[in-house]
Amino acid sequence: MGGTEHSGPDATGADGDDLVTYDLQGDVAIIGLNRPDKRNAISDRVVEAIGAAVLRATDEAKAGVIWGEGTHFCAGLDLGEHSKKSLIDSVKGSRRWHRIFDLIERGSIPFVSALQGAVVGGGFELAASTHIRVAEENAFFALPEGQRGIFVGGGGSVRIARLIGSGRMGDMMLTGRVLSAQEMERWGGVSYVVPEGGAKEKAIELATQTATNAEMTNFAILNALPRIRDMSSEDGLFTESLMSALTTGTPEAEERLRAFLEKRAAKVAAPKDA
Ligand code: 1HE
Repeated sequence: MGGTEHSGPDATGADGDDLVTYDLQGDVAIIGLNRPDKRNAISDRVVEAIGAAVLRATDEAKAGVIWGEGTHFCAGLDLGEHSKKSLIDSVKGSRRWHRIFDLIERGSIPFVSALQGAVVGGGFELAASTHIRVAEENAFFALPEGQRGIFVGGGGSVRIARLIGSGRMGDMMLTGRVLSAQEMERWGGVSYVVPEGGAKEKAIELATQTATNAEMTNFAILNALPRIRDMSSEDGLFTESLMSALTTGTPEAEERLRAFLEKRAAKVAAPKDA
């Protein structure tokens, strides 16, 4: 990895390594959870470092990738730190996750997550705040909050429930069942399953592709889609019309539409195996 995100002493772990790495490859910011000895468990300092990296990416990149160092994407909330928190600090901690994951979900650049090994608890909540999820065949998904005596706090009750359905999420939380990558793909929780070792590369490829879209369209996808989902059908359709007109009215759309009509733009190709 090239550059790293330095957001002050709080962004480094006990051994002096950055808790989150940051690298800019062309238009794509690559953000790595970097606490493999603790399976990338998310402490207060880790979530703040994720926030700093996401803000930097939003400033200077057109898309981002979030991945985890080591054999696991993320073991979720740092249970050691959490067990020492007062009630009010727990609430504040959860609200901090909400604020930072919202920068990912409803920012202005798309994020793709690359998942391997454990994608557990808050790790799944982090993945659910990204726009596209790529899982390696060895990835596994669980919400062990029931066993731990806690509840989701990183936006999962909204994002994961909407992704896979609240019934399935409730099943995961009540029974502690662990799903494979293939099962999670069938449930709609991930969009791509790739061979072991291939998630980061695939995520970068997808992020690079999303970075070529018109900026206003990406903004609309990130910000209008989740809001429209929360609206009545009537309000959703109305908002869609406004968003559609707004994107069409940009010089970028004008040029892209002209390029297609003048046969300078790529056609939509059928899938290779169709
Ligand atoms: C941790 C954490 C953690 C590992 N907080 N320290 N998350 C969980 O309930 C998942 C708990 N973790 C596990 O089930 C396993 O660690 C894994 C399946 C993820 C990985 O297993 P393995 O055998 O590769 O690693 P390990 O030996 O269990 O863990 C290595 C070290 O990481 C060890 O510390 P060490 O000092 O003994 O070396 C573990 O204690 C430490 N570690 N996971 C703290 N989560 C916003 S609300 C979200 C609510 C949740 O996320 S609930 C789910 C919490």
